[in-house]
Amino acid sequence: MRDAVIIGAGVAGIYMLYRLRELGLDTTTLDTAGGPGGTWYWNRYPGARFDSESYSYGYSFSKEILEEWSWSEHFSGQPETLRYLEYVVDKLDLRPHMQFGCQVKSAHFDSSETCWNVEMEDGRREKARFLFTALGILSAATLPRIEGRDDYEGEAFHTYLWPRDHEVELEGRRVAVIGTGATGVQVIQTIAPQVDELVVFQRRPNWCAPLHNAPIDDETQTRIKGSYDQIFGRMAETHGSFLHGADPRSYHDVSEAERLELWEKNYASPGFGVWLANFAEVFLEPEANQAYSKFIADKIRGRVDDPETAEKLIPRDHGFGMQRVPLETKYYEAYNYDHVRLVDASQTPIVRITREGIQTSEEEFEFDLIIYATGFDAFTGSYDRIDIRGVDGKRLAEKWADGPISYLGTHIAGFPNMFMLAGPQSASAASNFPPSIEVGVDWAARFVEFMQSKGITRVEASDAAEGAWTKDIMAAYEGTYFAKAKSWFSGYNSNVDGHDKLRHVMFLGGAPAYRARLTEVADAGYEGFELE
Ligand code: NA7
Repeated sequence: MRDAVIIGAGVAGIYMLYRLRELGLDTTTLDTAGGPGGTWYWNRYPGARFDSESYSYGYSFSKEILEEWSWSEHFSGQPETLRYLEYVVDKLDLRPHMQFGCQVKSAHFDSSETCWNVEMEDGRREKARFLFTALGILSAATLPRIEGRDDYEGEAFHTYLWPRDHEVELEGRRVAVIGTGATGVQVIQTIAPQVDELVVFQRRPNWCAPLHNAPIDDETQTRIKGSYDQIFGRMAETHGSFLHGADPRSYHDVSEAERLELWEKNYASPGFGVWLANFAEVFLEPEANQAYSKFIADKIRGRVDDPETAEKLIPRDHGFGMQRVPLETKYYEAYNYDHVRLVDASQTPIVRITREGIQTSEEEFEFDLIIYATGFDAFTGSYDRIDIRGVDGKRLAEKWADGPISYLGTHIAGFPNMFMLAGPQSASAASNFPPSIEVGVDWAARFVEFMQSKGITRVEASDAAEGAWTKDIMAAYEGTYFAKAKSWFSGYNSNVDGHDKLRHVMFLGGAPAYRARLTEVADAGYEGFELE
């Protein structure tokens, strides 16, 4: 029997493997993919890139890696990010401890031996004392439930499953994109200049704002490498572990001219400042949110030539920042090409996919390529796709039928020795993923070390601790804009049974509070856990 199995070789799985190896644990990492990288292995669609500054996305734990690796752009694209993760894996010599091409089918806890039995689709088996789930919160892609999808005779891909074995032809082709989330926006702006005809099927628009990406010159590179302590120090202070934190002033204490000055500055600056470096009231008070939403709506109107199209691109059902804000590069200008057309699928819904293309309530379209940028069964989908069973064969999917329940977003009562990394109800999704992943992995490693030192072989979250944590998570959603918005932030997905309602998937209290709580629990001798 091994000490540990990690499922997932993405940002979390890679770092967890490194930490467990450091602790001397016999560990193997399993992944469906053909190599490491997780999200960055799969998402190869045109235009896939960071919306966080590259240097805020890399691991912070190794000075050597920070010194050796040079990001070429402020917001790196997928190929470079994948190269970075592969470099880290090789640098830390982790590849010999990873198995690829293995889809995990089931993970069952065995109480008699206190271990997890893991079985893969191809029949491979692993047995280990600890199970670490590094499954990713956006790794269970979902296709739209539209009649006739399988009848289509042209090429069709979900963005997450973009082909790895060949270049997809874009030039001279008639292309449809369904979906206008962060992914759809990146695809649309990237392929618009290349294709012959592009029709975007938009059910609900998102509030998007400019990314302002640029290459990193030598001088800036030297400055970045010399200031990593300050960069990570700053990230540790902000609510979302980004470089951008709220403006300290109150919306009400400044004049309209001062508000506009901040908003114009943020709109012209790179990255998430346009969302996060704002007055806190913008996300808490209707009047402030409406004022900022109007500011952004006017920007959209100023960038799209056709007024009717511009109005369609302005969200009406949620204010700015209540869903994930996609950052863009000439996204709105894409609609100024004669060969790009926006179809408002809320007015003229897609009725069916035909053999040749897409039929709406009003029109029939023919396409050579259909791109489904239709998102994910976020947070819990990757768990639901594995038959995970705890004590007495209790199924996790059953326990989570109405939404995730956990203690700290790291453990689940009835599932001993299972550690979730960046799992549902942790702070990860509500923040810059890698720094929060590092917090979760460091905490898990400290827990394992504690167990080793005390001779503890079994840990399990208590029902009471789990109940209290989940109640707090639910309470934090109450009355928020997040709770109302129909996005993956609130666990919403119209393409999954039972997920077209609010599900309490995220810790909303911010990364610093989450970190403090984890530390408090550890310092108190792992309060809320039953230790044997
Ligand atoms: P998102 O943000 O969940 O976006 C999915 C999009 O697909 C969204 O515009 C949906 O419209 C649309 N969608 C989904 N199903 C349908 C159907 N059946 N018909 C029409 N349109 C549909 O996923 P992304 O991949 O863009 O982004 C996920 C995260 O990955 C992103 O936030 C980054 O953090 C990385 P809807 O809004 O539901 O009306």
